[in-house]
Amino acid sequence: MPIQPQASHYIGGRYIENETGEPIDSRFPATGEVIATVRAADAAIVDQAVAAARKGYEEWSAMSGADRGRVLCAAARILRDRNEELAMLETMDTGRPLQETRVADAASAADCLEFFGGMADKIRGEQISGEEGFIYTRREPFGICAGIGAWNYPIQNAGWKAAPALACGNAMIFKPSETTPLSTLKLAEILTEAGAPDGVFNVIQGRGKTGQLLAEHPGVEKVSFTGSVPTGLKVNASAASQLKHTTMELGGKSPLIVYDDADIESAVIGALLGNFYSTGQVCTNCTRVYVHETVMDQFLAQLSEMTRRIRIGDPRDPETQMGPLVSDTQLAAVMSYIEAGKAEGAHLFLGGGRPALPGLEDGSFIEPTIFTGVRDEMRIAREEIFGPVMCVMSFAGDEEVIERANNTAFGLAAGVFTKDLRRAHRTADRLQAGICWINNFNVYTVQPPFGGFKKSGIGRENGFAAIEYYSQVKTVFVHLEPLAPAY
Ligand code: TXE
Repeated sequence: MPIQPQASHYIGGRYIENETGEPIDSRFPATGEVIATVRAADAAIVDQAVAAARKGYEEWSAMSGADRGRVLCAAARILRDRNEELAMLETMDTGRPLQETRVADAASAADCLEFFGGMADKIRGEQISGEEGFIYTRREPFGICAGIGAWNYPIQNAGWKAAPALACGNAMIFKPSETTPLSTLKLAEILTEAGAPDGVFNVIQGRGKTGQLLAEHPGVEKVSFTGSVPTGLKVNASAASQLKHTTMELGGKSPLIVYDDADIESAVIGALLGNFYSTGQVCTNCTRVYVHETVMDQFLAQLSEMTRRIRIGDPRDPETQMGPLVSDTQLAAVMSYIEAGKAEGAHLFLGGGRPALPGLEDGSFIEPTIFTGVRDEMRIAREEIFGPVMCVMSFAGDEEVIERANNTAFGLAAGVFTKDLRRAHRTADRLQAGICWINNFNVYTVQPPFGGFKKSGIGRENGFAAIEYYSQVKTVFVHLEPLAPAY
């Protein structure tokens, strides 16, 4: 499969190039080599995408929910058939190992398309009794939704946004991150192949400026964004200035609480998955691990042993468990946090350097890193690092740890390990987070809602809840009797 796409943008069911757009290179993060170049969309391309999406929307929204659902389910099947090829493309673009991209990317987009494909003909309103008649509500599409994605899970991001948006009858224009522009073009091709009318799902490339043009375009009715909190605040402000609806999936600094009665081996596995999967580039990651002081030694001993076993290397090798970070820029950002941790007096327990990998010297690899002796006020314990850097902190009491866990501006996810059912649910009840895991971490399916409290987001993706964020309610009053004279 050629990695260089036919053209940069996919608009109105076909590839479109704009020769004058700023070139953007996509690199294979394990070697740094350029694997493709796309060009950023300017205002004219954004206008073209909006016009195509409007046409697509008119046709798509007039189709029955059942027909729309069939298209989404057909797209899910094609994604699954092509999973191996799409996994390799995602590995080349993101640097994440094949072990992950085979299960968490196109496959997750397929799950989501299937879930919302099945729901497209089941979107319901209410019926309310009224005087001399009745009232009913309908859920109607907004029109054109913009999707703006992050670089960690590009096709999954696009699938999670497109599936509910399209199920509700909207059209979508998706802008992937400039760092990982490739796989969402494949999703667009596949939706066309599955029978989506031209213009229903469009992809345009570009950096923040293109994202801003899209979010501010008067023809776009809703903006769904995944990325960092600072950018999310900007995008939300742009959208709010025109009173557009938004879904914001932003960052986190999630806590994991390991009580003294926890199954320590499971807790260590949870902490590893919640810090080192995708080289730590996951928004829900439990980068603040609070371990009860009485089990700290046991926890650290197992943590150290299991971390040393992680196989770092070429992400195309099916045996590799941890690949590079997505880019040199991200590597520099994560290394600067490691330096900050050391400077602020945290103890570097493991890692902290660059692994020696023959043949991959130019890749943005980093060792899985663990700090102990971390205090809550340190930058590494407060800011989203988005790399494999775990902070382990000790605590003595339940009240204390819950208060510390909640003492953050973020509220995306949280986890607790304990064998005591009451303690588990009491803690989940108190944690200020949109997603809580009890005795596990970072396991996802598309059936439950996904999203954050506080600065971690607005709205929800996935689950029945997503329908509320990709449709608007119309109330219809029905009067069955002749009207009495009014004056
Ligand atoms: O994300 P951004 P970036 C964090 C992570 C990382 C940092 C920067 O800490 O180090 O963000 O990554 C588009 N109007 N996360 O730069 O800036 C941009 O082109 C409209 C956490 O990739 O948030 C991209 O498509 N759009 C996160 C998208 O927004 C704009 C996942 C995200 O960019 C825009 C990824 C603007 N003004 C990174 N400016 C998570 N927690 O899930 C940029 N964009």
